[in-house]
Amino acid sequence: MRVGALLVALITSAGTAVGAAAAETPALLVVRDAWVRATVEGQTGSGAFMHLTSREDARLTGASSPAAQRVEIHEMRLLNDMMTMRRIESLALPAGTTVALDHEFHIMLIGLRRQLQPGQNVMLTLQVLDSHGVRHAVDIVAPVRALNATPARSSP
Ligand SMILES: [Cu+2]
Repeated sequence: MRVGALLVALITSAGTAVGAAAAETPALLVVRDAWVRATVEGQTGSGAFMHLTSREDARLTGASSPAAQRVEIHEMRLLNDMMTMRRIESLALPAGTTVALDHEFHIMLIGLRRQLQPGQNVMLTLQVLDSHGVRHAVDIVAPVRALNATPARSSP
């Protein structure tokens, strides 16, 4: 396991997408069920949802996308009886634990460069910091789903 993790780190440092090597090297991060909510014309923001499972203790420290000017990690919070969301610096990804970015936590795309319609794909790059202090860039492709699609909820 240790060898695999180090190998991924080296590949990432060299600038190659982790995803490209995933078939041969066990990736640090497994991304499942990624999708982005479609927008209506003129809408400038949207959410991206996914499930993340890291092989080792790590943190999601940020994200970027060619589809948006800015991408943030958000947390939903009840504030004065109002559901609000705020940016958080990072999100813990404990080893072997699937972390749901589906409601309480989500990825926010801000300053969209175009309308997002079902059938399109959005490229996202997740920034992950592993427990050795190595930064990983994980490229994913998330399909755009209809406006009224509801994120998969974890069972209560
Ligand atoms: Cu948000």
